[in-house]
Amino acid sequence: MHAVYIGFGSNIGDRLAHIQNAIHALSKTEGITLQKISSVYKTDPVGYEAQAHFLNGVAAIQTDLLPLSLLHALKDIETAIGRQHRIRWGPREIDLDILIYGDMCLQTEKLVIPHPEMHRRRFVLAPLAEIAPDLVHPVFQETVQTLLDSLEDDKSVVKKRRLCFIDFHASI
Ligand code: PH2
Ligand code: MG
Ligand code: MG
Repeated sequence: MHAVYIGFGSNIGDRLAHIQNAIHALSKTEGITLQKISSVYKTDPVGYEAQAHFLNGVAAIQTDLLPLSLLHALKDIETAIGRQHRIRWGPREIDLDILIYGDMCLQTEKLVIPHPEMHRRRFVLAPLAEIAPDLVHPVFQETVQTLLDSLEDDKSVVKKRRLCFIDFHASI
């Protein structure tokens, strides 16, 4: 079994419903056990800024799926929820990203683990620090809390929004 952290985000349509559906689908996926879900955060768009705000959060899972099988499972969930393919870093119904997979470091054309942008993104580190502050980033060898505290951006780009947005037990 591997301890894996999945980032989720949505900025089109009923964002919260997309996220709830994705978490539910994740919990029903063979080989995945949901462990924890962060609060949902309302976040300013990063990268391509002329788009609507996001809701973001992080889920902790245990899985025996290997990284590429897990990636395919996440893509299937994105498709089932209705993700359309648009520009890179642009608007999306749902985005599910593998952030950290145990202490694995992987660099392939299809998948890079840990997620190559996660240490720069408050919209990832804030929810991740809420559920796993002492988790050590396998490349930087720093805790998630330390990485979050080192960010020099404007803290107001990420606002905690809902404490308990999902009936966790109902979704399992
Ligand atoms: N995802 C991106 C690009 N920019 N900005 C926010 N706030 N949240 C995201 O999930 C996000 C983003 C590409 O994955
Ligand atoms: Mg992403
Ligand atoms: Mg993605």
